Amino acid sequence: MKEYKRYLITAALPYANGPVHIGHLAGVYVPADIYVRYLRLRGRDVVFVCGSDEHGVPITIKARKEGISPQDVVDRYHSINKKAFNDFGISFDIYSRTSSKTHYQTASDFFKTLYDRGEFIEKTTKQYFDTGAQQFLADRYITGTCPKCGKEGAYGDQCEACGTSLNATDLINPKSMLSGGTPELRDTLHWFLPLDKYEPWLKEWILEQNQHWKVNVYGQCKSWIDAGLQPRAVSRDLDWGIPVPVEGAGGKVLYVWFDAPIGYISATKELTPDWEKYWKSADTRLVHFIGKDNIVFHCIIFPSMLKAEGSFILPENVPANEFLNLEGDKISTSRNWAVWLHEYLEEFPAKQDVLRYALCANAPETKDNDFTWKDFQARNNNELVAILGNFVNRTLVLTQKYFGGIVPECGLLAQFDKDTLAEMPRIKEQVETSIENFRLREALKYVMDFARLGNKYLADTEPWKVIKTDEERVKTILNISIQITANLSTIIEAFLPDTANKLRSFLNISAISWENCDKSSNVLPGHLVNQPELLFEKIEDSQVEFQVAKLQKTKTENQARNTIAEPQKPNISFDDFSKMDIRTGTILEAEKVAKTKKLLKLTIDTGIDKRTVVSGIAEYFEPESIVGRQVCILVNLEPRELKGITSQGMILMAEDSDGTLKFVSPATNVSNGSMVK
Ligand code: B3M
Ligand code: ZN
Repeated sequence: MKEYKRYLITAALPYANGPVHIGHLAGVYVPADIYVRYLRLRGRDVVFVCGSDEHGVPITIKARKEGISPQDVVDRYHSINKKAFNDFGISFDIYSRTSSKTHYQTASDFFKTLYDRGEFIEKTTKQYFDTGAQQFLADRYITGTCPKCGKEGAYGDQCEACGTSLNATDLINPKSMLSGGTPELRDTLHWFLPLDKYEPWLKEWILEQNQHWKVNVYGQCKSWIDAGLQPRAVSRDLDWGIPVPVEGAGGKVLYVWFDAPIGYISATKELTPDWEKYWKSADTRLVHFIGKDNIVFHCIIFPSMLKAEGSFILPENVPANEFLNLEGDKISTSRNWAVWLHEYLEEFPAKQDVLRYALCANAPETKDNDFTWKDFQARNNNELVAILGNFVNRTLVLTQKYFGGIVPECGLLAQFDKDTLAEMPRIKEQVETSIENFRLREALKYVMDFARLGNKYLADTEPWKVIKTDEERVKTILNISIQITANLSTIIEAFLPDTANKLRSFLNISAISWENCDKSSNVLPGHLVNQPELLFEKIEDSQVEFQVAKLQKTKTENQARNTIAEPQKPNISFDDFSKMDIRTGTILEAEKVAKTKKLLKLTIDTGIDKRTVVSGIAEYFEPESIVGRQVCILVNLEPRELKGITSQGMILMAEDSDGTLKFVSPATNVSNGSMVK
């Protein structure tokens, strides 16, 4: 493999139109962070850049929905997301934003360079226009049926169901997001990057030279290239974005997918005056961490832009992940089907490493995966608590108990001790190989093997028994256990940074280098360790049940929202309607009907008389809460016997979409006995 002098690691710039959730973390940011932390541990020269993607239709749509400005939207979510990443230990060297001045300049210059060189095709094309809103409909302002997979709700730039990148005019049955109506086509001038021109080069570069890319990534690229590449518009008719830096291009901005990846360059510029060293030297390894819906942009379009510009390096790898689902359903911001990072930390304070662990252990590396709260609990209780926490705790507690916290001497090694110690470099190497190849789930498994090694060592040597007969032997056992614990603080560092720090403070040591973290002499005899605390706590069933119930509630709310009104019944004559005598009345008394769940016995002042009505509303109202309430009552309904009570009439109720009943009442109080007609 080629030797790289430095590393430039990017993580997809999340749109600043909503908070980040566990899907983002699992697919992009935790893997990227693990990789970067590992590189730093190995002493490599690395920069890790990210930031908010603040342009494009996702932002303006959100602003429109909330009745605020796009600037307000991006300001809000930029700070929320920046904080969330920080809270979860995602150790960017810079978290910039695409509204920054440097970025405007960089993206404009990039466009200008290609423009001046005649790299774009300038073309008048037909774009959808909403005549009501007097606006062209870019990207997500237009939805329709995907021509490739047939799913409805595909956007004007991409179908999220099958990942295909689209042009709005490809959509079947296009509809305007603004009015819901069918838009008309109008002429407009745009600039296109001729991807077809780069096709031969892309074939060679991806299909021949990048066969080491992940199967899912390589496969998507191949099917794109095989289908034949078309010129792609890099400008839009929008009033939010970076203005197209061409005379007479008023009202047009750069396509968000043109400017956003340049954001990686701008962020690096903001980070260091040495940015060109990272972006323009062949011995830099550029790696993009992204989700699968971003593959085409990072593997085909952005590289073509870079190639056209000519002075930048290309990504050496793009280890895109698949999607994480939540409890069997696709994560969705609009359906509120997500675990939001800021909410998680409110409910599981200081447990960021537990989530990092669960997400990495379950990362959707090769296929979509499911996050469940049960699995989260099991990962915590059966792995972090029972293996890692248990080993560390026993080691430290026994060292306190037998030797007052002073690390004992290591005596003569038994064969079993030697075998155990020999496992450390072996496991460490497995961790290295897995991380270098972006197999982070596998790497985490090996990391846990390191803890398992310690746990097994204690279980097999049983110092709590041996202490009764052979204190010298126990000294050796605990010395070795302390060495394993100390090494663990480095081995787990990239995955569980907060826990690694805790371990070091329990042991009262400073960081051990990666080079040394398989040695057995890192903590010297005589060194005093601190009183241990628990490294991880058990997560109780009730905590998991609470989370599941919360999601269940979301589901119920969503279902209610999606319920479609019942179809209309057959027509009736006006005569039929006027046969019904509906009056306003007031509930005077209400009580439960004994031995029933649903029935209330009501006494109603109908204006005509006071009468008894039995009504099936007991599940929705406490009797005392409805006394005094004005209602509408059908007074000429034939009396009926219900549970031995004669019911004279019927109260009108509306059944809400979630099945609950609500009173139909006059908007303001009227005299009892008023006709409803
Ligand atoms: N903002 C899409 C996304 O959040 C987009 C990534 C840009 S990376 C340059 O999925
Ligand atoms: Zn599709």
